[in-house]
Parts: sequence; C-alpha cells; structure tokens
Amino acid sequence: MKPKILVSREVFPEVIEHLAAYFEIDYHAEDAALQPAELAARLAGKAGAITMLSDRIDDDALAGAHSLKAVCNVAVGYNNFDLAAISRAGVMATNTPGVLDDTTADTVWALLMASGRRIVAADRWLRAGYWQRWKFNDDWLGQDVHHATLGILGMGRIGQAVARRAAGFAMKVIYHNRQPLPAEQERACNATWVDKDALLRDADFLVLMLPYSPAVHHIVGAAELAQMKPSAHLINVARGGIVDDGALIDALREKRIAGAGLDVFENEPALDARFCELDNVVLTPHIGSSSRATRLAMAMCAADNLIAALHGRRPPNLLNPEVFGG
Ligand code: 8YV
Repeated sequence: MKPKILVSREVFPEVIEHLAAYFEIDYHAEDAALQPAELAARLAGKAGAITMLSDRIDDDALAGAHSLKAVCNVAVGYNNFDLAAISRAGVMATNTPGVLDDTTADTVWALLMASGRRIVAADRWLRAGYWQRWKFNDDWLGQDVHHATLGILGMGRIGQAVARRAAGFAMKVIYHNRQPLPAEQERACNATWVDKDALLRDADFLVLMLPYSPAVHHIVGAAELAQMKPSAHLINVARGGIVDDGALIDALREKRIAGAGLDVFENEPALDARFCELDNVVLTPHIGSSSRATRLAMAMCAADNLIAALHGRRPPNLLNPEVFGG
C-alpha cells in the first residue's frame, strides 16, 4: 500500500506523475486555496502534504493529522507555516531554496527597470492614443538605471543574485544585512555593507529581499520612506507586510518617492485599490518565481523532499532538523 498524501493546489501534471509512483494522492487540482477547515479535514489520515503559501499550517490545521510526517512547501518562504506548531506535532517541514534565486532576481530587475523608466505608464499612454502630444521633456523622464546606486536590504542568495546583475549597468551596489557578507562573497557581488540609514538615504533603487518574520513587519514604513530620495524607487519582490502599504501609497501619491515596483502586498490576494489609482507604481501579482522552468523545479524540489521524508531519509531542505536529531 502506498502512503497517502495531499497535494493542496494545482501543480504541473509531471509533478503529479512523479509523486504517483510513490504515493496515493488526494489532489486538490484547483487554482484556489483550500479553506482552513477543509485543509484540516484533508490532512487527516495523510502521511505527507505538498503545500503552497496560501495554506496556513498551524495547530488547527494539524489537529486531526495524527499520521502526518512531513509538510513540503512549494516556496522558499514559509511564513504560512507555524514552524513551532509543526515541530510540536513531530512533523518535518521543508521549503525550496535555491531553485528560484535567478528567476526571482530577474523579476526584481524587470520591476526595477519598468519603474525607473516608467515603462508601464508609457505603455498605457500609448494605448490610449496620446502620442500626438509627444514632447521632448516629456512625462516619461525616468531615473537612469546605469551608474545609479542600487541598495539591497536583505543580502541572502536572491539579494546577491540581484547584486551580481548590477555589474552590467555599472551601478554602485550597497546593501544592509544584520551581518556583512564574508569578504569573498562581497567581492563577487561588488557590494559594500552600509548601515540601514545610509542605505535608505543613498539608494536610487531600494530593493527589499529579506524573508518575512514578525521582526521585520513594516520595516519600511513612513519614517523609512521619508529618508529616501524623492527620485528613488522602491522594489519589493520579497513579502507583503515588510512594507507598510498605507504609508507607501501616501508617499507615492505625494511624490515623496518617485516610484515603486511591487510584486507582493499586505493581505494577498486582496489588493489595496488605492494602488490602482497611482501612475507611479508597477504592480504584479506575486510572480517573482514565475517562469515555467522554475515553478516546475520548485514543485519537483518539494516532491523530492516529501519522497525522502516518507522513505526514512532526511529531506534535503528540512526546516526543523532539531526535532529529528540535529
Ligand atoms: C511563491 C515565493 O512560492 O518561494 C516563495 O517564497 O514567494 C514564491 O516563489 C510562488 O509564487 C508560489 O506561491
């Protein structure tokens, strides 16, 4: 008898095929999240689960899941996991680090350039048939990307991938992290550690690339936005909640910063309608990792974590090793 698992949301057929060789699958093949009560009900009796960011895995979800051994998130971030609750239940938790670094860094650059050079607003203007009104010092005067200062808050793997891409634009790269990177890694990124105030003050493009935790909730709020240059752009492909969206909307509306490129929001999938009234913000619906190759690699990585966990091996991306003997 194959162990039973839950796949909580639609993935690619090849992932289901891969998993089906090992498991009996309860597949919620929809592009919508399971409601919490249904998620809990469908976790009961399962040995493992492939989960998405939209699945909150906490005491309630785990209450009836007595045979559960592993929950494997299809994401590098796992703020949908109450890791303490998962560990208390003796369940392994995994994520998908690494496979999405380059694609997410590419998305940062897409938003950075679109915001700096006003690409999306210009597209809207052109489609509206306004080209006859073209003038030399036009509305599309943007912020140069080349030779500008790129500031990165959160210099993990993705932050470093963003920094490496700046070389082609001859940018100055500064970053802030709790700890400076080892010298060799700094050299590879051509980046200099600065304190947070200097980062906010000097960046022409401020890229947020840190994982969400309550400790960084609203780490960019009204006070931090006030420290930025009026010509600066804020790019967030990390997590909603890191930025105080209300304060950002005010700053953009009053042109206290020049623009923003946002892939993540507070209260996803709801979008604060006030963003849509602003011409100086580029909005995407949490597509940071969204290339086919990368999303497939993420789902396969989660599947391989689950296969390892349920075959008595340590999953490669175990988040709570302390519970299972170090
Ligand atoms: C999402 C992400 O996983 O990996 C993460 O932490 O935020 C994204 O890659 C992806 O959008 C699927 O929810």
